[in-house]
Amino acid sequence: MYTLLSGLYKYMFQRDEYCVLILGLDNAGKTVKTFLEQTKTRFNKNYKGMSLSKITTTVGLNIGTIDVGKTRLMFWDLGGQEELQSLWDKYYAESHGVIYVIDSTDEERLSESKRAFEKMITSEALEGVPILVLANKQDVETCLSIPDIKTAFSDCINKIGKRDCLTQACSALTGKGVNEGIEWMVKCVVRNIHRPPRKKDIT
Ligand code: G3D
Repeated sequence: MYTLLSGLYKYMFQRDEYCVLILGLDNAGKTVKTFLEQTKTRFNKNYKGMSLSKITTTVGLNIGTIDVGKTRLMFWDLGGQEELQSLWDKYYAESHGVIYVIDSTDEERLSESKRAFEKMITSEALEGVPILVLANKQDVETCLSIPDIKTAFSDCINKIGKRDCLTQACSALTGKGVNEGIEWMVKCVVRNIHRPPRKKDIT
């Protein structure tokens, strides 16, 4: 009887919370007029968005949450500057998913982005965690295409291991690809039995 009632309580008054890291080099478009803001605006009915002048590039940590049904995604948007990349792995053990943002207009830094990606996916603390690769800034006519980016990252493929991984074209500026990416991530974190969610009371 207790189990039944406790199950009912959880069903009615608790939601599943998942932590998703947003990683990528600085200037990739993780935060601003951009990915985290687009996501909050699209998924949180009452969120009006921040004035662009108040938002700055990711230095340190930005946090945001969205609710998709009874699933809550809590985003940790970590800075991408070289000196901040060494902090990324402190968050791996607690994360349920990673969104890795690539600047599709920055061919010069693509190999730097690949090196950071490779280091991240080979971390044991992230084993089995779903990874959404966002090829951002696809609104720019001269940007690299998805096949170009996949080719540049091709030697990472066999290091991805047994986990869900999707490369999604995206423009954080226009919102293209944002919903598809987030919906995919929700599906993946929910079905990943190896990293159960935190149960949080609905307030
Ligand atoms: P970061 O948080 O990853 O460091 P930001 O990056 O979110 O601060 O974005 C860095 C710059 O890229 C910003 O330009 C931002 O407007 C631009 N940007 C981000 N996403 C897109 C996109 O999808 N399309 C285009 N065209 N630009 C984008 P500024 O000039 O303000 O620094």
